Amino acid sequence: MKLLVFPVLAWSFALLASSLASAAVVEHTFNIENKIVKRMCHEQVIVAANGLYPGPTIHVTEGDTVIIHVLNNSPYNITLHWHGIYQLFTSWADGVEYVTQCGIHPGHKFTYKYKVIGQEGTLFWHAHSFALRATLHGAFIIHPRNGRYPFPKPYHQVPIILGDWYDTNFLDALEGALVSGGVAVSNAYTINGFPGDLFNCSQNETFKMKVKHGKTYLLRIINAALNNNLFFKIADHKLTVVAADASYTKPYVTDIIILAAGQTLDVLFKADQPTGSYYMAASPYGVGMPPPLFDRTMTRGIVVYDGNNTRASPPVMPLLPPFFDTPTSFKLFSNLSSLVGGPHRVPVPLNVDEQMFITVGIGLEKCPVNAKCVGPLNQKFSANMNNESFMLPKGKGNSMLEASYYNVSGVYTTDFPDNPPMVFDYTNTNLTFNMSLVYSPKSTKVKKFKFNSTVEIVFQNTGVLKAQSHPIHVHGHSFHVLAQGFGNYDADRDKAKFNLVNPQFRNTVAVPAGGWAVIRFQANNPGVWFVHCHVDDHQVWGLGTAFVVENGPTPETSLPPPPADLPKC
Ligand SMILES: *[C@@H]1O[C@H](CO)[C@@H](O)[C@H](O)[C@H]1NC(C)=O
Ligand SMILES: *[C@@H]1O[C@H](CO)[C@@H](O)[C@H](O)[C@H]1NC(C)=O
Ligand SMILES: *[C@@H]1O[C@H](CO)[C@@H](O)[C@H](O)[C@H]1NC(C)=O
Ligand SMILES: *[C@@H]1O[C@H](CO)[C@@H](O)[C@H](O)[C@H]1NC(C)=O
Ligand SMILES: *[C@@H]1O[C@H](CO)[C@@H](O)[C@H](O)[C@H]1NC(C)=O
Ligand SMILES: *[C@@H]1O[C@H](CO)[C@@H](O)[C@H](O)[C@H]1NC(C)=O
Ligand SMILES: *[C@@H]1O[C@H](CO)[C@@H](O)[C@H](O)[C@H]1NC(C)=O
Ligand SMILES: *[C@@H]1O[C@H](CO)[C@@H](O)[C@H](O)[C@H]1NC(C)=O
Ligand SMILES: *[C@@H]1O[C@H](CO)[C@@H](O)[C@H](O)[C@H]1NC(C)=O
Ligand SMILES: *[C@@H]1O[C@H](CO)[C@@H](O)[C@H](O)[C@H]1NC(C)=O
Ligand SMILES: [Cu+2]
Repeated sequence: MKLLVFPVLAWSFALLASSLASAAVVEHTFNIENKIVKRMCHEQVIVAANGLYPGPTIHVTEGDTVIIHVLNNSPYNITLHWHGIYQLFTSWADGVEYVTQCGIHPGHKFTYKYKVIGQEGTLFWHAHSFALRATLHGAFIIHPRNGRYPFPKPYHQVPIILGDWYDTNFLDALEGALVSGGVAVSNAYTINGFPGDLFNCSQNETFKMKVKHGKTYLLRIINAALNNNLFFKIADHKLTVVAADASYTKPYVTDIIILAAGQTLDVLFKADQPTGSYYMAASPYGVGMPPPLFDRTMTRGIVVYDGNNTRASPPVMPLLPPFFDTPTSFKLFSNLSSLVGGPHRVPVPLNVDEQMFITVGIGLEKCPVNAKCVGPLNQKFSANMNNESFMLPKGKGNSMLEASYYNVSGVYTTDFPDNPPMVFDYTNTNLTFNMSLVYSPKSTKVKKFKFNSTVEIVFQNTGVLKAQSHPIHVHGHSFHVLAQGFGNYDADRDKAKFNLVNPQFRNTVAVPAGGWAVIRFQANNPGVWFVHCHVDDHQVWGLGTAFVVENGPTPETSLPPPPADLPKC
């Protein structure tokens, strides 16, 4: 497929034109409440926004102000996070429970207000309290202000939200799993809320996308699944990736894509095959724990051409890679690059002020005396960064951001280490059950950055317990992914692999199983920003920390006071 890339000149002209158009206010009310939904032969009570699963789609134009009134009529404490939105100088609106605010209590409300500036493409919103994001999520689409894309305007745009479904009362099951140190495993993945026709009682609830022959569609694909990376493919058709995490990419033509948990891709799809029906399908990519600790099912939807269906039934089925296909996943994760000359492009900062090396991995937590734990070796799962297993500061009376803003001590400490405390052969598979490496202390340690410092971080996976791919998500900033590889990171050898010209610019990087990834960004956004694995289980087990970015020298470069209605603990 040939793509038209506008020359840089056209962009400066477009910028001029767009500065004449005034930004709008996009205002919504989300009423959060329990809802009964039937999937896979059973009714379940889920938490939903405005009665929708997946939740409402938010459409904005770059530059707009967003106002979302959240009315919490559910029985849970709720926060909503706008995943990937920079929240420049609005850290208070980032919506992470215990990090930037306390939960909106049942029967209460809170209004999120922020601007969307300097990013275009697809993101999503989701709950960031307990595991409520399983059903409380929706697409967040940022249209270009001048109506112009760096590719020919697609005929239609279609959000494709990949999720997962639990054929039990999931929140109760998860609560139990947390206490016993195990995991709650989903029963199906979903496309726009539907498991698809491989499941009982689901044949009539399969996502169908009608297409016209010869037209090009922009698929806005979101991996909202709690715990898994997903391959995605449409039978017999090519896909062209044009943006990742709401940042334009050099057009990348492929027959298959992958999204780590928390990632999004904008993909052009041309209906150029013989008219008929074709399955779109998603299946997990993972390593490590075998079933039953992972859901290894497949979800599918159907692309149906208008009219003359020479290939009506059965639809053509794509062949997806096997669960453990690390080479295919690595190729797809590492092969993207940013669109040089594209809108909102951020050049790679060249002078690094802060250098960190952070190990990420799974481990164990000792089973409490007299308790029965169902994790490996009859203990509980744990996870850590640099051997610190992150605990959200529950029950401390203040969120971390309030503690930072009001100088309250005792909520967190600023001694998150720049390097792992012990150097070892991180990816040696013989370390799997090395008991001297599996335990990490629980803490709430953060790293502080001076305003606008340039930060470079090597994320190094470990093989302790089991090497897994960890999608690391940074709040409040997107970052350049300079390089990725396998084994132990070696600066002397691997710095030569840095792409300083057109690296991917993302908010979530899939650190390869048994490998590493290097990111770089400008800490230009004062506030407290959660940094964590987007595999929900891993985050809950402690795979996280937070970055506290200090105020700049002027009022314009400082975080304003909190909104008056910020929920109190
Ligand atoms: C569908 O239902 C049948 C009969 O109850 C059962 O044997 C089969 O395992 C079910 N299939 C799935 C995918 O759940
Ligand atoms: C699917 O829909 C058809 C036609 O409306 C109906 O006959 C059938 O019973 C439905 N199947 C299920 C599993 O709901
Ligand atoms: C139906 O589709 C086939 C295959 O795409 C095509 O060759 C044929 O011309 C079409 N017929 C009509 C009436 O559109
Ligand atoms: C993408 O993969 C191809 C083939 O493996 C390789 O030649 C190319 O350098 C890769 N591009 C990027 C940007 O990684
Ligand atoms: C917090 O401490 C800083 C530095 O000591 C000071 O500038 C600031 O005014 C204090 N803020 C509050 C709300 O007390
Ligand atoms: C466990 O790892 C430590 C640190 O690398 C190493 O010194 C020790 O020999 C290992 N123990 C076993 C049993 O492999
Ligand atoms: C793992 O252990 C086996 C048996 O002790 C040894 O032969 C092998 O060399 C070790 N592998 C590594 C990468 O250290
Ligand atoms: C992690 O911290 C614990 C407690 O300080 C220590 O015993 C252990 O050796 C550390 N492990 C690693 C891999 O650094
Ligand atoms: C941040 O630093 C960059 C240079 O690294 C500079 O271009 C930019 O103006 C600075 N931003 C602010 C808000 O000071
Ligand atoms: C909601 O949060 C408050 C503290 O802000 C806490 O006391 C309460 O137990 C929480 N409720 C639930 C259902 O988690
Ligand atoms: Cu993880």
